[in-house]
Parts: sequence; C-alpha cells; structure tokens
Amino acid sequence: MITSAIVRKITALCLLLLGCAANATVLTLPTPNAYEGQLFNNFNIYSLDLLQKCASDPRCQPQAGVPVASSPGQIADQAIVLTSANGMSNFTSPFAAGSAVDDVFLSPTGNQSATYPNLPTFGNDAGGQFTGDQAFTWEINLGLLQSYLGLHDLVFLFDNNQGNANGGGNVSLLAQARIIDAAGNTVAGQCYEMSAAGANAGCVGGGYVPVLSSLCVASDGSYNTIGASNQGDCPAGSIYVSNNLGTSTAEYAAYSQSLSNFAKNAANANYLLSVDVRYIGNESGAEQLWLCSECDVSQNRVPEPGSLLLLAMGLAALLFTGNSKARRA
Ligand SMILES: [Ca+2]
Ligand SMILES: [Ca+2]
Ligand SMILES: [Ca+2]
Repeated sequence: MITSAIVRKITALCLLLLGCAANATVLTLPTPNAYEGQLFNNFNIYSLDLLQKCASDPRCQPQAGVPVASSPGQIADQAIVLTSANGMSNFTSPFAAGSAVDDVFLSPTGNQSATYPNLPTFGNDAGGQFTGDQAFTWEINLGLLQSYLGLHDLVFLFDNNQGNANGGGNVSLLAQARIIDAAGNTVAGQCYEMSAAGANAGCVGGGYVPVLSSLCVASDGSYNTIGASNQGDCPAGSIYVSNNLGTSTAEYAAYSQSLSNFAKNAANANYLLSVDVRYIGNESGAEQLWLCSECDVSQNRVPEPGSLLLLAMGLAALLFTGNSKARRA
C-alpha cells in the first residue's frame, strides 16, 4: 500500500512535469542550417531520415531521437491533428475530456488527386465545440498547449505514408498555423505558413511543397532526385534520403521559432493555435500530423542538469514523505 501511494505520488509528479508519459515523442533537433533544415516560407522543415543518416557527418550538428516512431500505439498520447482510422481508435488523448482542443481529424486513404480544400474534408469539423473553436480548422487553447509542451518547443511531426517510393509517390502539402483570439481573428503578425512561396514571404497562401519521397543531399545542402533508390544511386559525397519510410516511422519535423516562442510565452489565456492543412497527390496509406510533446530545438534547449536535479529533489522529497508516513503508521 505504501508502494502504491508512492507510485501515485510519482505519477502525479510526472503529470506535473509532463515528462514521464510512457510513449512521449522525444526529439532534439539541431539549430536550422543550410544542410539540415530547409526553409519553406515560415517553417524550417527537417527530414528526419537525413538527420539520422548524417549523424556522423561533420556538417551535421548533434541531434537525438531519430528515427521517430509513429505507429498509432506509439503516438497515442500525443496532441494529434491528423491520423488514420487505426490511429483514431488507438488515440488516448493527453487532454482531459471536455478540454479546449479539437477532436482528431481522419486523414484520407487510397488514391485522391483532388485538392483537399481544408481539414473538414478529413473530419467534418463544425466548430463551436469550445471557446474560440473555428469551423474547418484544428484548434487548441494556448494555455492547454503550454501545459502540454511544458518547457519544450512547438514542433510539428509529419508521418508520410505513400505507396510508391523513389519519386513515384510524392504528396504535396500546404499548411498554415495561426494564433487567433476567441472571435477567430488572427493576432497581429501571428500567421505562419509552410509553402513554396519563397523564404520569409509571410502568410500568403503560397504554393504547395512537394514531399519528395527520395533524394540525394549533396555536401552543400543542395539536393537532386535522379530517381535514386539507395545510396549507390547518389553521387559521391551525397547522402541518400528516403522520405517515405512507411506507416511506423515519421519523416518530417516542422518548426518556426517565432511561432514556437509566441505560443509558449503568450499570456492571453483566450488565444488559440489554429492549424490548417491541405494536400494533393495522396495515395495509399494515411498520413499523420501531431504536435510533439517533448521536442527541443538545440538553440532553445533547457539545460538538462538543472531539470534532472529538480526531478531528483522532487522524487527524494516524495519518497521521504512516504517513508515518514510509513514510520508513523
Ligand atoms: Ca475547429
Ligand atoms: Ca498517403
Ligand atoms: Ca511514414
């Protein structure tokens, strides 16, 4: 009984620190640079396969957490925007029932050549489920998001899942993330876009970004697709990258430092993060999109020793309290 009391206390502490979820996605991304991150308008996009494969390359910076697992059971406790039917039935949600966050949207499977106008195609979102909830986009209250992230950065993870590898199954994406107020108005300067409209062009409804299923990344960070299907197809000095790793592995991380910093630090409890995703060229299995619970970008990383020391002190205090009660009993 004493043991279970201690376990309960540790569980409560874990929930408090948001650091002990059994399946939390944990990833450390390098500071974006020309080699490891590509800028698509406001978002730096990382290929997770490149991060893993270039780990021993001197051009690459320290990183941890790749590959990123993405099977439904492995991301069931994450803040999911889009998932498969299997993912929906496995979703446990990190949030209490009735929280100010949209339901998970169901992503399409099979062959679709049409442009998906926005999220309702995936889920039929009428809006109005909670204060500030808008129709046709995925919302989460910023206070709720801040408690979910703790001190971690706001990083979107994308699980690509196409049928034809090596250039034959390239889906194309356009995504926007806004900070909105309770009336649905975009907070000044807080619209961020992942698009092919050009670097730092703002939130303009730009072009779709092709998700290249395979490519060779050269030493200067440039890439070509040449139909490569393995390292042997790439020029000397290039790294072969697959961005179609199947259903159980995520391929991309998306990060905007400005958005992340604003979302983490905004004091207005009525603000919401609003996400819209559109895509064309889908085929085969369902894609997934979620907000990482424990992702950090190197430039923002919180010093670990301090965190660990705090955790150790907290655990020691709880154990001491438990032992004291046991002695008194
Ligand atoms: Ca909504
Ligand atoms: Ca697909
Ligand atoms: Ca995948």
